Amino acid sequence: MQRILTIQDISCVGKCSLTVALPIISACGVECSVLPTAVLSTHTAFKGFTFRDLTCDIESIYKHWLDQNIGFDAIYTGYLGSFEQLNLVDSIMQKFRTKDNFVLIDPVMGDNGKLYSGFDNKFALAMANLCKNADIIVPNLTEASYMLDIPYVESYTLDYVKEILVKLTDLGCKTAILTGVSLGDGKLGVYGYNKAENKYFSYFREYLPKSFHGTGDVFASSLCGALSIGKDIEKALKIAVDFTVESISSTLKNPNTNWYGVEFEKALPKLIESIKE
Ligand code: PXL
Repeated sequence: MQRILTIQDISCVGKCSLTVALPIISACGVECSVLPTAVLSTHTAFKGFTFRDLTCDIESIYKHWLDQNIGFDAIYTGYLGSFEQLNLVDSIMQKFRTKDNFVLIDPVMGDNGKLYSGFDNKFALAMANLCKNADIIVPNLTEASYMLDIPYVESYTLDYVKEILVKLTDLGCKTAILTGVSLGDGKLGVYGYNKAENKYFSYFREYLPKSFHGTGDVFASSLCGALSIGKDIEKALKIAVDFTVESISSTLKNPNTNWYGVEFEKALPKLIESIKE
C-alpha cells in the first residue's frame, strides 16, 4: 500500500487541514501518516481560536522515523505556521526524498487577494523558497502573487496565467498548478505547467456561486491521493477538481450547512468510484 506523509495542523473544528486530508487520502486507498504542526481549536477564520504550536516535537518525530527506516511514497505539506516550521519541513524533504517518491506543497497562506491572519510578505517569500524543492506546487492566485512578490489582480488573461506558471516553476519546482482560475467564461478550474516538458494542461468545471473554506485542502488531498496511486497528472487533476466541485454542490444543497467548511463526506463515494476508473 502507498503511504503519504502529510504535514499540517489539526484544526479541531473547521473542516480543513488534517481532518480533511486523513479521510480523503484513506478513501483513495492510501495510508495517511501525519505530522501535526499545531493544534488549533478551530481554523483561523473563527474568532478567538486557541493555538498550540508543536514545532518543538517535529525533529524528534522525524528522527524516530529515520531510526525505524520508515519512508513515504509522497510528502504533502499544507498549512505551516512559522519560519522555523518551513526550515524543518525543508530538512524533512531532504531526508525523506527518494528517487521514486514525490513532494507536493500546497503553500496555504491566503485567498481573495489577502493573506490569512498571522502571515506576511516575508513569510510568503520564505514559502516560495521551500517550493523550489517540490515536485508539484498548488497555490491559488493570491498565494502565487505573494510568493512572486507581484500585485494580486482580480481579472486576467490566459497569457497572464501562463506567465505566472512559468515564474512559479522558475522558483525551482517541476510542476506548478494554479488553482481557482477563472477566465471570465463562467468556468472555474486549474491550470498547470510542467517545466521539463514545456507543457501546459488545464481542467475546468462550472463556476459555483459560493466559495468555502477548506476547499483547497479537499483539492490538494485528493490530488495527492490520486497521484500516489499512479494516476497521471491530468487524470489526477480531473479527479481532484470533480471531487471538490461535488463537495461544494453537496454543501450548497443543504440550507442548514455550517459556514466554515464543505460537506466533502457526502462526495467520498464518488471519489472512490472515480479513482477506480
Ligand atoms: O484551509 C486552510 C487552513 C488550514 N489550517 C488553518 C487555517 C486554514 C485556512 O484558513 O486557518 C489553521
